[in-house]
Amino acid sequence: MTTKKVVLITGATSGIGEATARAFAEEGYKLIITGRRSERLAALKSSLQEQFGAEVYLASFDVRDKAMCDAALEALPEDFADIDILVNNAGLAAGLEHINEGEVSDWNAMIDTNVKGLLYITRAVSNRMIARGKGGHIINLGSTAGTQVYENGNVYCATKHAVHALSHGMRIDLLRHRIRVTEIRPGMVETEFSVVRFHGDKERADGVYRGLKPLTGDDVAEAIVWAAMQPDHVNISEIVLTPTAQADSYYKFVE
Ligand code: NDP
Ligand code: 8X3
Repeated sequence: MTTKKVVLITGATSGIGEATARAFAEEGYKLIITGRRSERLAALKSSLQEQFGAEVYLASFDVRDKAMCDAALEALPEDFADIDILVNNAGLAAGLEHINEGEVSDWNAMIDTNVKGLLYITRAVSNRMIARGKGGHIINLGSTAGTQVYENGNVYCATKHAVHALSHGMRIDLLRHRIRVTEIRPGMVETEFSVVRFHGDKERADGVYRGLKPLTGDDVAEAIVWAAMQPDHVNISEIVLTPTAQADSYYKFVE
């Protein structure tokens, strides 16, 4: 790579986002890593610098807060301000209940993060990409739950259906600006996802992956970096990846 490209990753403090930061750093990209847990961002920054000699800028903010998102982007130092690739990864599932029993606070957290947070960041970053006139690439973390709905998945599935629709919409609206849009749609990935979904119940979270070999954050990161490294005239619209033991949201082979 001649000039180092700049990648902004939301939700880099854990799981897929953290693995994606490592994978891009290994390929020589410059990184803007974000998330709410600033101590984790600082540790990741040191590790990426040490291991890969990466240039890393960290910005700690909550994607649900539009003013914080805008301020964080405004505050970017000049050598990180020209963003080539945005990875919209920050997201969560909260709760797993029938629709009549779901907690409203869980619904708000998922809708505000997975849909509205993604929109706030996308609006700000795509305008920067348009202003510089050199194209760009937006990579959204969808899910197999973006086209299928499973029992108790209701609101989480709805947010990932929204990401699916928004990825399509972005691809259309940003066409004239040469901004590529990729939706990465994984099945089961063992990260902090289920611990967060079950509000810290680690034993219940472990049970989700018992009897099958789930994807890892690294597996998904590899797909993300592969899509990003295609030549400029190639757009990878979607990648669906599942564990070998999972066909879709409904069919899993558990030993
Ligand atoms: P993790 O819980 O391990 O990571 C989630 C990341 O999102 C963390 O870095 C967290 O950072 C960040 N995040 C959550 N809320 C906010 C917020 N309000 N503001 C800023 N950052 C936030 O889960 P995964 O790595 O598994 O999930 C990453 C993405 O992949 C999500 O969009 C998820 O829906 C999607 N996905 C996951 C699958 C799975 O099975 N694990 C399958 C398909 C898709 P912090 O808490 O520090 O703010
Ligand atoms: C995460 C995968 O199956 O828990 O998007 O919805 S699943």
